[in-house]
Amino acid sequence: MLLYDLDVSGNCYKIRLFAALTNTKLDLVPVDLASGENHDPDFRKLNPFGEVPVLVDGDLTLRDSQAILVYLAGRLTDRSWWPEDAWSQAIITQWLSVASSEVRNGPNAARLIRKFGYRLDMGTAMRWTDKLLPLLDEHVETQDWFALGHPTIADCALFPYLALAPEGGIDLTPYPALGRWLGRMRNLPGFIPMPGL
Ligand SMILES: N[C@@H](CCC(=O)N[C@@H](CS)C(=O)NCC(=O)O)C(=O)O
Repeated sequence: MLLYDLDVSGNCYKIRLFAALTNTKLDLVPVDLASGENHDPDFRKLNPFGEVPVLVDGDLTLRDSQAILVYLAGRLTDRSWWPEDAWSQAIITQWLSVASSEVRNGPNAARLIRKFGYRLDMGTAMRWTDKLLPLLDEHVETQDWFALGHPTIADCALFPYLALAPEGGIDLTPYPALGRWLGRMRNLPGFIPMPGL
């Protein structure tokens, strides 16, 4: 399987991290966003949105980090990361949605502004962040993992941009339970970091 990838992208790192944790073999194809390679016609055929990550598995082409996690986890013999029952899938999906909405609009946006100079509004990013982080901290105060009683793709989807939040100027020290969850993630067998972590 090919992963069209960017090393500093937290969305791509979600996939690299999950692959490392589950011994899933991926061949990385670097995409140079700085030179606009993601807008080339050939890349647009893979993803009309012009974004990484993109997974290619034979004839199948899939965009969006959450969707790719679902696909990769659903192929494994060990279904603990994405169990087969509808209730578990729904609970995990609640958190995949948080990753693609609140985390994207909050800590991810703050990092894009501060580290990469994106012309987004820092006030808006911080409002999302200030609402989100206390909720997350409270959630992992009483449970070790976000969705079920063990690591799932929800944790992989949430980890990158929460761990990278300091690059957006966000102080995580007021959120000790979240800090402990970040530590549990880093201690998972097979864990790999990314630039900035
Ligand atoms: N919903 C997508 C978002 C992907 C996304 O935003 N990718 C960024 C890199 S992290 C990108 O390719 N941006 C293109 C650009 O900035 O032109 C996902 O979760 O994979």
